[in-house]
Amino acid sequence: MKEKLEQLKAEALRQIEASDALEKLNDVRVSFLGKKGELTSVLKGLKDVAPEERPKVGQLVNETRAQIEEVLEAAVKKMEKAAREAQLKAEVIDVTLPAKKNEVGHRHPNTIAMEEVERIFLGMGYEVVEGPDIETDYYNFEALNIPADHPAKDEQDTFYISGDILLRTQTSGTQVHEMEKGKLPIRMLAPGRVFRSDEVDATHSPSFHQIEGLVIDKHITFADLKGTLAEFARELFGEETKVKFRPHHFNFTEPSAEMDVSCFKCGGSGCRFCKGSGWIEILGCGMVHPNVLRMSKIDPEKYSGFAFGMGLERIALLKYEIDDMRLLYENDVRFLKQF
Ligand code: 2NL
Repeated sequence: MKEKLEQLKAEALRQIEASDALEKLNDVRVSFLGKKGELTSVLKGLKDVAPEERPKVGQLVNETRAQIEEVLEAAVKKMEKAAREAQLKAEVIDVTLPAKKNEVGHRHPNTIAMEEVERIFLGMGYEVVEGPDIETDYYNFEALNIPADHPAKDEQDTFYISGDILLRTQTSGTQVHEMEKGKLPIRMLAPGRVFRSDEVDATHSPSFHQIEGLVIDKHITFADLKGTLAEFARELFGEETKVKFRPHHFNFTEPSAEMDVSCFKCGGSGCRFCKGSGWIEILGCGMVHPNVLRMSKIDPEKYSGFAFGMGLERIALLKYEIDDMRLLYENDVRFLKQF
C-alpha cells in the first residue's frame, strides 16, 4: 500500500511538473484528488487492509494528499503570477492618445417646453396628471358638452379604433376622470399626446402634444383665470409680457376666450415674428361650462372653475423660433443639437 501511494505521488508530481496551463493543473487535481480520483479509490481499498494497519495507512493517504495539494497549489500560484505579468507587459496604456469623445444627449425641445410649463404650474400648487391615449367617445366628446353631430367627431378629424373607442383628440378626458373622482378642489395639469387625422405640413401633424389645465373650487371667477394665465405668460416669456383675451367659442367653456401674449421679439411694436401685429396667440381658455360640471357630478351652484389648453409644439416652436413643426419629429441630430 505504501509503495502504491509513493507511486501515485511521484506520478502526480511528474504530471504537475509537465503542466503548462491552468486547465492541465486542474485535470491533475481531478484525476488524483477528485471524488473519483486515484487517492479516493485507495481510501476505498482500506477495508481490505488489516484492522490494526488501517489508522497508519489512513494517515499515510492523508499525508500523500496534503503533499500533492501543496505542490499543486504552488504550481497554480506560480502560473497565475506568470499570466498576470505577461498581461501587464502586453497591456501598455498610452496616456498621450486622444480621449474618446463622450456624446452627451439632452432633452428634446418639446420636452424642455413641457417641463417648463409644468414647473410654472407646479409652483402655483397644481398637480400633473397623466391619462390614457385611448378614450371612449364619452370622455373625449360627450362629457365635454360636444354634441353627437359636432364636426370634430367626423372620421375625417378623429381616429376611431372601433365603435366608440378612439385616440384622444385632446387631454380633457384625463380631467373628466379626475372630476369624476369627486375630490374637490381640483388644481391640475393634463399634459400628453393627442391625435387628429391631419396631413403633415409645417403646422400640422397627426400626433402632437397638448397641455390642458383645470381649476375647480368654490368662488372661482374669470378674474382667477386672467390672473393665473397672465402670471403664467410672464414666467414663460418674460416679466414684460402683456396678455390680451379675445372672445372665442368652445363647447366645454362659457364664456370662452383665446389668449395672446405681447410679442417677445419686438415687445409689441410689430415685427416679422408676430406678423406685424405685436401679438402672438398661445392658448384657449374659459370658465368650465355648467353642463360639463353636472355630467361629472359636480354641482355648478356650489362650484365653478376655469380651464385652458395649449399646443405644446406651438409653444416649443415659438420659444425656439423654429418655423417648421416637422423638424421636431425628424430627430435629425444636427437640428436637435441646437437646443
Ligand atoms: C385649445 C383650447 C381648451 C379646455 C381646453 C377643458 C377641459 C375640461 C373642462 C373644460 Cl375637463 N375645458 N379644457 C378649455 C378651454 C380651452 O383648449 O386651444 N387647446 C389647444
